[in-house]
Amino acid sequence: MTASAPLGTLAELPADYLHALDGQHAKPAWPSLRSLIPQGAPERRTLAHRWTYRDLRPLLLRAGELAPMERAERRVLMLSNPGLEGKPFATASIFLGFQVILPGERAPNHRHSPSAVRIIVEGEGAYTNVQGQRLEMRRGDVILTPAHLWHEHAHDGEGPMIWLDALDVPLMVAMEAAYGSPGSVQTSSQRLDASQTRHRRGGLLPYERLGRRAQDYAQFRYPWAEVREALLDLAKDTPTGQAVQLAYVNPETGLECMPTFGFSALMLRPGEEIDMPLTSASTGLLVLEGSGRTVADGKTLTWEDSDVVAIPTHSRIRHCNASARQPAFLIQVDDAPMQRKLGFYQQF
Ligand code: GTQ
Repeated sequence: MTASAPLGTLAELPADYLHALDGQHAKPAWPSLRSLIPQGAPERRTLAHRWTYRDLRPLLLRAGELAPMERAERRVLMLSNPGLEGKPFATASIFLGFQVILPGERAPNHRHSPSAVRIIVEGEGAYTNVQGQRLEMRRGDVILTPAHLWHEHAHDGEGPMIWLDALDVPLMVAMEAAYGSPGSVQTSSQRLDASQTRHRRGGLLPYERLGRRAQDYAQFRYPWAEVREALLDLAKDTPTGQAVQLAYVNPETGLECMPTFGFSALMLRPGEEIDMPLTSASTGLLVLEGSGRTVADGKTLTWEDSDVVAIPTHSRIRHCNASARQPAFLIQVDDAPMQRKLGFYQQF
């Protein structure tokens, strides 16, 4: 049989047979097999799309007036991909949302089955408490809130504090496993987080950790200042045309920092154009610095500071830095870790 042989249709089946199947809550697979599992490439509804921070920011600030924290719990604008028919997801598997919290506010303690990661966009003086650990939020920092861990956000500084949330909510919803519970206010310690102490530098571990079972989350915060510096140094030893990209990993295992999503920082050198590998993963990008464009399967998305880009699975991706003088920096979130764990990830 050839790959393209047409399969039987519903219309060919006798009405009484279809009626009998209905009565048993069963369906024939062959008429819909090709739509369930298309041949050659998956059907993708997600569109390559860019959200502009300049347009979203005023709407986010207005949410601050319209939705007091007591009525919001989390004041978030969800990025809803125009291909996903109103679903509040950036790609089929990645939830992205801008969250805002105002001076003196507290987003109450809770926990949930979806994992969350925050990438800080603007403001100073806010922090997230995760399981009693205080994690300072500064622009570009990546902060982990893994599944089922207690977390609350608070802002003692001035001006609005804004960050991008990435959650694996779409997978949790598909698995009918998304739920959360409220908690009482955390008492957080004033201790420095692990990125400033036990995991201050790659290649070094506290001696007492040798031979111990690795912690699932040895580090909750990855300060941007360190990552930016590391990218500039990596660039010195990376051939032109090859991505200057650093993965956020658990320093005790060397593996991706979260089970479902991968996070990485990407530097585009002045004038650089980079072809990314074609993979089965879907991707989100947050622009931290610079301006440029991303071409995904031929569609061009221009971007600048704090814009967000979503790209469907199986896309040909090219990133271009528009500046001939300044580098551009982006944070990437992708669903490669979950695909890898489920055994179907592909790089072509
Ligand atoms: O900060 O815990 O964007 O619970 C959506 C749901 C953020 C959070 C979101 C959440 C959170």
